[in-house]
Amino acid sequence: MTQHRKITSVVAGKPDEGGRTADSVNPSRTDEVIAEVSFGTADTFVAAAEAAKQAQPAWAAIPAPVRGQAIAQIGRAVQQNKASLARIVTDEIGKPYGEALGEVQEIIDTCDFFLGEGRRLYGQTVPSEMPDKQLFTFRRPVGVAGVITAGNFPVAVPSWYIVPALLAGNTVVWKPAEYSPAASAAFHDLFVNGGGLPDGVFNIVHAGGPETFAGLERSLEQGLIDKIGFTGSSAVGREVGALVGRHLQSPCLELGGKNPMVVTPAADLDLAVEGALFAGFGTAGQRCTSLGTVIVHESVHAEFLTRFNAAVAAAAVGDPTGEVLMGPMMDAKFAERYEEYLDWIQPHHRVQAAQGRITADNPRDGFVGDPAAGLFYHPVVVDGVAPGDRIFDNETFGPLVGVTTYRDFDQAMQLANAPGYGLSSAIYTNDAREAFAFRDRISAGMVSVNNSTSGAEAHLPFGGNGKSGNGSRQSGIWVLDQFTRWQSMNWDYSGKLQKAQMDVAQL
Ligand code: UN1
Repeated sequence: MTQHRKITSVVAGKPDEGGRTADSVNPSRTDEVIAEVSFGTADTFVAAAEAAKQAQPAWAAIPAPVRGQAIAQIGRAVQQNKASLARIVTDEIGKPYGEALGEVQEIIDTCDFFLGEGRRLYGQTVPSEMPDKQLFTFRRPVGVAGVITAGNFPVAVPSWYIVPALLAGNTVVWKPAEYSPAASAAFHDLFVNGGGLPDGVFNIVHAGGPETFAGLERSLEQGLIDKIGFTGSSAVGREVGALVGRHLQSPCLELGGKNPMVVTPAADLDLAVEGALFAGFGTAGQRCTSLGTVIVHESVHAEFLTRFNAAVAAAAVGDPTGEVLMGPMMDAKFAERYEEYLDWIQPHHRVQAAQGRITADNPRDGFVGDPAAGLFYHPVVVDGVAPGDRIFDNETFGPLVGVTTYRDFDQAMQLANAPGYGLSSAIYTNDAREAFAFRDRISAGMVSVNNSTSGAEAHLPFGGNGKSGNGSRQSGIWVLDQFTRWQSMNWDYSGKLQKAQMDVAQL
């Protein structure tokens, strides 16, 4: 795998120099430049969409089982480069190396799942209401898929879109996050070279938000993009949805979460603490599936809080190349937004432990690395949050977990659904009735019982409701409904004109 120092967009197999340049820096040591990226313009995006449109019919004409073989080869290439790709992820966004290995494994799992789908892509044969007539359904590729992704999962989440899109006969324009260009360039190389993809089948455009929106709008106007897959914030997802909707398309939107964890009196408290620690502070709280609020029964609240605070205080924070629970935040942009929430906490809540940025003046026991050089933050637990609080109602996307209490199950469910998101959720209980009642009443697309809110597996439907998305689902066979469209066919071999919806007596 080549690790690029200078990164450009790649359109129809050729580098595109684009416009402004920027450095991608290591958030653990912000003076270390990982790569220099040259960002494309709206024209770059349109050129990529044109290249993808042109390449699509020939790609779709390749038999699906053969496209499946290309996916198999991509999976093997990623497997062979697992450690080096994970290391780029760790260096570029500060994800602890163990988590980064898991992230790369998710690409391999996704390839493993879809390589076989190339030999299925089933349609149906359906009986007709008339004699001597047969009905069929077929999955057809949508055409060109535009994929816009976030940097917190710079390689796994893109594969959730790109692998099934390619397998189904679509070509792709990918706009990765601005702050993970090295990881996305390495991913693009592995896919194109590993899979032997023809020029134009998989194009990558490094660009900022305004250029992307302008390029996307023009591409939609010219009929060059047929489907958008977007992972990012609820706010930007709304804009993407509005733009794409004006062109009569429904995007696949995977947005934010304010994921609740209910801890009942029937819970194993140590297990719940372990789950809350990983869900709240893994990836420094920057997963869409990160834990937002623990909703704990008042009878076990004090005990849970004591154990949770102790676990948070003992957790290893620091250099993500080592064995830590939490590395730095991934980019200054996210750290700044997160600090606005921290500023809000001061006058509203009393937090006993240290919070904010880890520095020499605000140190943390057992910290590994150089606090002054990186975007390292204290993990924070805020007890007593409630609806109406900024940190209860909103995704904070940082290492912050709220705690609140409930008296009866109805109240727990009200609190769990109150923020209006609906991505992931968890309940800790050994009472099966509570677990199923929670599943039945939670608004979330994903439910964990006695497990963390994050850590989805690559072959189950992934996605949310409410502010978390538009009900679209990724992963497993379900995502094929995003990247294919059903076509029906009827074949009448009666030799006469038979009309549908006729009275049966007339036959
Ligand atoms: C995201 O944060 O966008 O379930 C996706 C998980 C991951 C995916 C998170 N496998 O935590």
